Amino acid sequence: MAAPTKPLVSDLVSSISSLPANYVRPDCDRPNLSEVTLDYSIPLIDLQGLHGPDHSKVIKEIAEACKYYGFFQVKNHGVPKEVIDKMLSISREFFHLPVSERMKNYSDDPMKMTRLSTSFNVKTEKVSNWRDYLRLHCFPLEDYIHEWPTNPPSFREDVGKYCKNARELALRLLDAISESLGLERDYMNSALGKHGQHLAINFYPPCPQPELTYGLPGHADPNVITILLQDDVPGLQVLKEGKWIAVNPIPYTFIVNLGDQIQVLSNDCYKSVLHRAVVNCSKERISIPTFYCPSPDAVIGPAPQLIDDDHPPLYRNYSYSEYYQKFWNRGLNSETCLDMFKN
Ligand SMILES: O=C(O)CCC(=O)C(=O)O
Repeated sequence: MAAPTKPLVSDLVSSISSLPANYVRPDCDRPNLSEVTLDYSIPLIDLQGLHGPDHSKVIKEIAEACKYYGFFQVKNHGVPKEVIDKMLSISREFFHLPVSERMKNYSDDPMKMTRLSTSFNVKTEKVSNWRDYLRLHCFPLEDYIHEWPTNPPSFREDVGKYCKNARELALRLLDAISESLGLERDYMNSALGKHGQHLAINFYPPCPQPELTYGLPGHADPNVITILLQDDVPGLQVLKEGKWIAVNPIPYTFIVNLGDQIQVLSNDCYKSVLHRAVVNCSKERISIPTFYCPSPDAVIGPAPQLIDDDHPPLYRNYSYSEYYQKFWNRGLNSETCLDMFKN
């Protein structure tokens, strides 16, 4: 079958008034937006205290957020406002380039490191998601930056700066999360081999019938931690005790969530939690998750310090590349990939 001439939702949206059939979810799998909880959100943690007298208090807050939510927001995180502003504006500019310019980066191969694409994995999925995304690998930066778009002209500089800042934050958080589990501070850091980092710039155009589809359906992240930057348009929702909670944007904060690898490394003390993105009929939305990962050859398994007679290892050891391939081949769905690695 020939590839569609306009595969991106961004380029489809101006020519339609109702949702094309391939985006319509069955009745039993729709967002039910009226049932989403707006009364409370995930914890907001001030990282200012992480390197001072409030250190233990912040570590305790992180431990509780990881245990009960698998998600938290952070403020006073050290990433300068200008870096955040430039990242959001260059992302917006990229998605507003003429189609011919954007399509230079297009690929539907999920194993291609740098690619503009749509939905999740168009090669395997039955229903598409109302999302386009640009995926970039970004650590070590010098190995990948030459593959990134050169238009808009400051793209590489602005995004490169953002990636370095996001990595520093990820490393601080990994130290804090290790400590919150009672492990050596650098435990997670050492478990990741040479480390990997990539990001997605998600672009969700306005959708004519948002109640029938998702930007991204419920899923858990396959990596270690995700640091998400979102613009001022709501869309992220997190599952807590069977209910979806809306995580409305707070300017200049980041959302942090634990991925499947922390669930394994922590032997299920901490959970990788389902989340989803919904769309709306009037405003485009941008979200930028930075996925911090083990390197492909890193061997992941429960931390020996967390195992004893009462807490046997719940997972077998495996290489991250094995995990990651299974994640992409299986498609985005709410059944966790973790079951395939259980003891
Ligand atoms: O758009 C969002 O808020 C969530 C994005 C997300 O979960 C993802 O890209 O995996």
